[in-house]
Amino acid sequence: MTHIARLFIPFNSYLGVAPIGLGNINDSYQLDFEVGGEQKTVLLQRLNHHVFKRPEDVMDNTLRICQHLSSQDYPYKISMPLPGLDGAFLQKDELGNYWRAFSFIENSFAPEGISDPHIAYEAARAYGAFARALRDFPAHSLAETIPDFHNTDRRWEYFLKILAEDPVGRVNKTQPEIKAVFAAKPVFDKISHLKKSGELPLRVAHNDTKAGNVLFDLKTRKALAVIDLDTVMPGSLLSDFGDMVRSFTPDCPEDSVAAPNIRHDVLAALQRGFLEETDSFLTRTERENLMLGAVWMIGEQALRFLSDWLAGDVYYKINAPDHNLVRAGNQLALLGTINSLY
Ligand code: GN1
Ligand code: MG
Repeated sequence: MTHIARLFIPFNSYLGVAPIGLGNINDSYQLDFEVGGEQKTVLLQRLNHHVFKRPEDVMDNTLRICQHLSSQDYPYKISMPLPGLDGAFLQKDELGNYWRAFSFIENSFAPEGISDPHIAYEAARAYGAFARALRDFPAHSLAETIPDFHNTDRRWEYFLKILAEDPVGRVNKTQPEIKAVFAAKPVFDKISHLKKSGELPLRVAHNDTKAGNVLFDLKTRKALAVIDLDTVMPGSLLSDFGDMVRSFTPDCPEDSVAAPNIRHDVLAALQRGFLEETDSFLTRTERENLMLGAVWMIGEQALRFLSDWLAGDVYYKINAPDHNLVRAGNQLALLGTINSLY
């Protein structure tokens, strides 16, 4: 990895590299080095170009968003992309992989798997402030880094296709999960209808507002930065709020075999934090449908994990043969719990 790092930084000595984060798509590393007698750190990341088929679009969006955020009254840190020595933000290795570097946010942690009202409130404010700072940014001018990312109708069509093809012969042994996903179809239809009605404003959405994508100060436990801007695209704030509920309220990680319970104090903290930042500009339809966004995101995530299981694990990284099935089961259990609330 030193030769990749050298494309970004002319360091004197290399002190070490360690994988960081629990991303399901890209690979992230903390890189420590010494330059001019000083120890420095950057985040080095391999961008998954099978998922992000136009890596240049991802970097263009990210740069434009970062520039806009820094010009606003936005009180959080920004993890800026760093140019390579030749000025390009993407560097290719000999295998055709794309690499980029970001400024490193020191003494921080991502609250993955931590369900706690204070953390949820802080994170929801940060994601809310992110949306507020971008409310006047022309959403349609951003590239769609993954086309149809939250187009659940398209995801449903893909699911039906995989179901019919059964490429790895898993359909028979997955009947209960398949049935449960079919039961979620009315929610997808409701969202589709709402989108088509034109009542939902097109916003700059983060689209991956999970607990792992907000960094916190290790000492103060205050939110420091919203990270992972790869999927910042035109979208809806319903899915941004919904994905927070999906990832912050369960009392166990999204790949735990045990069925998750929803923490109501965490849910209330999310609502309070998000609305503190966004209430002044949300439309009535958005405000009234935030919880529909939660049901939508949980259902869609169940659909995505289950489709990937049935397709033979072609999208998400897995660390056990049934990892995607376990993830799908977990989201389906969560869906059952949230449905009874909604
Ligand atoms: C992926 O890579 P990561 O963990 O930030 C996925 C999200 C899913 C999430 C589920 C580009 O995000 O959409 O909600 O896994 N990102 C992409 O954990 O598909
Ligand atoms: Mg991501």
